[in-house]
Amino acid sequence: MSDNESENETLMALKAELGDQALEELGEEKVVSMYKDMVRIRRFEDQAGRAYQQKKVKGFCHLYTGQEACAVGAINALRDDDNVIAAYREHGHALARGLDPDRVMAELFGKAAGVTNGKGGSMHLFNVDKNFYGGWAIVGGHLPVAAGMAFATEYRDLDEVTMCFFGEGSIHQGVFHEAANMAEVYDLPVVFVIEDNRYAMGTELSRVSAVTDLKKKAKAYDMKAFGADGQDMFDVWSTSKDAVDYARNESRPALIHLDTYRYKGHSMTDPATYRDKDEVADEQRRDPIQRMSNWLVDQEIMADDDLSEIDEAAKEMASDAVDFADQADFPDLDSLTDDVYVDWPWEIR
Ligand SMILES: Cc1ncc(C[n+]2csc(CCOP(=O)(O)OP(=O)(O)O)c2C)c(N)n1
Repeated sequence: MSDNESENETLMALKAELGDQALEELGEEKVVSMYKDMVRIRRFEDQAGRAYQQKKVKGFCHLYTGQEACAVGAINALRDDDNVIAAYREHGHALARGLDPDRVMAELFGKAAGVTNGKGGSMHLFNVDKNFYGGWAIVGGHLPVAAGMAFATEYRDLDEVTMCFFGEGSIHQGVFHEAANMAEVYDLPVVFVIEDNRYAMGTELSRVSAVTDLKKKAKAYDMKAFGADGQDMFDVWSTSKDAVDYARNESRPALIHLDTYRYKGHSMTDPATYRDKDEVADEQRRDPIQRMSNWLVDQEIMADDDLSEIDEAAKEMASDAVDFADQADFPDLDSLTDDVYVDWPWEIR
């Protein structure tokens, strides 16, 4: 075997013992369904990108391609009654949380059938029934909201955890430090998940950050920090489970750093000239879906034909979502000022 081949094999290998742990704790069916979710996210994003180019999606659109293991691994460490909140690159989190792909696509298209009634668009997906609280466009803006949500559960004596996803670009925003400090001072069960895809728009982390091991940021707030390979679904799941258990059982905040990579430009209008094609190709050698496909075949859980079937089903799901969104109506002009102020629809617990 050449050096290159053996390096490729190492990059492709998942942490085998964590795969065994997942099979034992989750069962084969659940592990396969998590794999399917990653494939569905990838195919959904293919269609979202295409629809954007056809001008069916207006405004901003940030694709999640390459980062699928982060959302799927981490969200599957939660209970249904836990809370999830994310930034604007959140199509993957929404789908991993179980939002209906038809309604998510319709939201991208600005249609009334969308999850935010067509008024939020790509960056503001939301679904209270799934405890999915956005979709936030301001970098770092949702971190104090996450701390507030965790405060609310703590105040009501519930044992729910709030999981908050954000990019490494948030780490130098003042709100990260304010939210982290408050979370620790008030013992809030919130898990901050940094999806470090190396770039904040066109700026690589090392160019702007004196500290690049972002787990160290937790130390300043005496917060427990965890780290995982963001391209290994099992590593993300197992690490997230540890962090979530800690947050729930100790009622304390935690920080997870995920080492991941985005394959596409920052948004649909970014040609990504700040990095060369070789770098992207190099990163794709640890592709989270390919790694899981290999593992499933190695474990004799699936054959190549089964994997192709899963991919075909995911493509069909994504193109059906586009058809649904195409056929849906835009919101009525009369509804323009609806939902500006809301009646509190939930019983205060
Ligand atoms: C407060 C604020 N400043 C600047 C922007 C413009 N902006 C949008 S995305 C982005 C980069 C953020 O990168 P990162 O947090 O790493 O997330 P990623 O896009 O990589 O998922 C910037 C600077 C913004 N939306 N909000």
